[in-house]
Amino acid sequence: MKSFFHVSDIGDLGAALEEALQVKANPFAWKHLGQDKTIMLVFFNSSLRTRLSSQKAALNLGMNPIVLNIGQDSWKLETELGVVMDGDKSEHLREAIPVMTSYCDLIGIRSFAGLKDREYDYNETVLRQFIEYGGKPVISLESATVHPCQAFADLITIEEYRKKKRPKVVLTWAPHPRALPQAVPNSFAEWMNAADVEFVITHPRGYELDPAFAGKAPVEYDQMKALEGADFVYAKNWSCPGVTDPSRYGQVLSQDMAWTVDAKHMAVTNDAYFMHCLPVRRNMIVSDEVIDAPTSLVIPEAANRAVSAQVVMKRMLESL
Ligand code: AN0
Ligand code: CP
Repeated sequence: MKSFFHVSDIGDLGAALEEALQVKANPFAWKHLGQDKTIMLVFFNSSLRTRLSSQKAALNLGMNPIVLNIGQDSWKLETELGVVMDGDKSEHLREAIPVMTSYCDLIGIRSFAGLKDREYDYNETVLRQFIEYGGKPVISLESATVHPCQAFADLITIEEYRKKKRPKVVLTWAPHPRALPQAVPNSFAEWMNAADVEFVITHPRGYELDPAFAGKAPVEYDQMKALEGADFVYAKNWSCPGVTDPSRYGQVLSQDMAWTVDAKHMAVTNDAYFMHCLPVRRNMIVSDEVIDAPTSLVIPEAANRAVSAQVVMKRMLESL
């Protein structure tokens, strides 16, 4: 595997899930693979799970992780090409990338959407520079439009907890006080469309996800109707993807607290499990009652981030 952004990069999902369960059962069995190998984990944005699970996955494979927080540990980096660098950015990505990749074998990047310029974000302008100037396999640790390590961990969790062959999985938008990226719902939709599940998306009008990710998944604007009979409820806030109205890209269109997932929503499901990628704002996205219930999978889901990351790194090391 040369890069990890899309579900297509992992190939057959059944084989990937089988490998994930093997890695989870025996995490140290491939320790020889990473010997004398280094992964650079570069963070332009905050993280708890991604930074820790990626380091854990690398250590399980016998690989050395180096973590760099851009702008805190490093110089502030300019990411736009062709600008006069007379501001507070001391170094350009054009130099920083090949320098960083000269010290490692694999590189993971967290670089959120700026939510100002749709074309800049949806072209994955920052990630693309890492591919172009880095020359090493790149993992998206949530870039402008995708969060594949999260979606893979979500799929592993659904595989572990499903009570029927083809469960109903509902992605529901939920309110949040700030504008958030679309990377998590984009990847979740992309992966659920590829998986053997009945997938339904629900959100207020105007929040339609980019068709490149949502595909042909049915959109039900009535949240309660969408949740009926669900086996898994996956909550997430996202800002306006700008599909129907590009001028509203990145904006908060609704803060309707009726969308907060609470006991009344869960009551119409098929005793559904609750999922969220975390970090989550309690009593905005989900009520205390629902996230604290035994049917909440948020912790096993986060634990599976180390598993998905390890499968991805393992495959990359195997193809170096
Ligand atoms: C980020 C997001 O919504 O993309 C990271 C989620 C994994 N969340 C926040 O910034 C709160
Ligand atoms: N779910 C997730 O990616 O969490 P962090 O932002 O804490 O890494």
